[in-house]
Amino acid sequence: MCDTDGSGVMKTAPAGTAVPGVDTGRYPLDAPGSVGWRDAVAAARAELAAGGCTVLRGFIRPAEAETMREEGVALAPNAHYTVENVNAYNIPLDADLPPDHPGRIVLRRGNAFVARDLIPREMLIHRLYTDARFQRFIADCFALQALYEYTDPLAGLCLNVVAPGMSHPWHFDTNEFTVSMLTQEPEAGGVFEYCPNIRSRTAEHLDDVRAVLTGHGEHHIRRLELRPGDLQLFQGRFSLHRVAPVGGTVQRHSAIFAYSDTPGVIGTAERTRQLFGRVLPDHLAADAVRGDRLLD
Ligand SMILES: O=C(O)CCC(=O)C(=O)O
Ligand SMILES: [Fe+2]
Repeated sequence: MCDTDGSGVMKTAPAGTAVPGVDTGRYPLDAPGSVGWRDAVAAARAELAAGGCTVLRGFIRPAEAETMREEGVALAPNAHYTVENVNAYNIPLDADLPPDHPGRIVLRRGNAFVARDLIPREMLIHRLYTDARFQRFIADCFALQALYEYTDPLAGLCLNVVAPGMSHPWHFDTNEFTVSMLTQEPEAGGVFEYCPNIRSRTAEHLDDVRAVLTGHGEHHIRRLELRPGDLQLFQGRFSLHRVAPVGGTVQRHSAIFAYSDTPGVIGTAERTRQLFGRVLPDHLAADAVRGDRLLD
């Protein structure tokens, strides 16, 4: 099977090699179009249509889930640790908004990302991210013809680290869909919370968003029980979501596999500096010729 990645380079999924870590008995990524494949895709599509989220339980076998946890532990010291004041819309805090707009509510973003260029290519999460069979399966779940790795050398694959006392506060994603996997559970807290389709393409529903941000929106909130090795597919552009504050002494780690339905995605230098504490020449070059394929 052949496919192209974000750079347009043809690549091959070697026939007969295992899909890294995947329980192919349950999720036959090695048999596209088989009954098992179609059943898994149909279930994912139904849940995505209903609430913008689906969790593929036990996607990674337990032994490899433990390997991924250990890889995450080794990577985490390289995360860009910083605390940033943000709002749910990721727009400037001094934006000209009406007094009661929920975008005026300032939140503390305390999660830290390990960038792709610090994640060795031999690591399981990196091998999975670039695997053509994985990409084809994910694309099918989202009913897309194809998806592409980010061209961005930092943002395409990240480890999201939420340390005890920190949270990844309420926000909407800029990208239409997200693929992620918890690799290490915290001892307490750190629950993924989301408000399915609290806004739509045509309506912001600011009152509902404000209710959630001010602690009065319990009726909008759903909580996910995630276990290491579960794969989460999520449409975060319309569903407000967060990682609640982490308790205990153990960091919460999740791998973020970022793809786009268009090739060539690369972040702005400004946003890249906020997320990773540095920029690369590619970001500066892309800023100079930027079209509308914004990452954020
Ligand atoms: O780490 C997670 O589980 C959620 C991450 C997230 O919402 C994001 O990176 O936009
Ligand atoms: Fe998000």
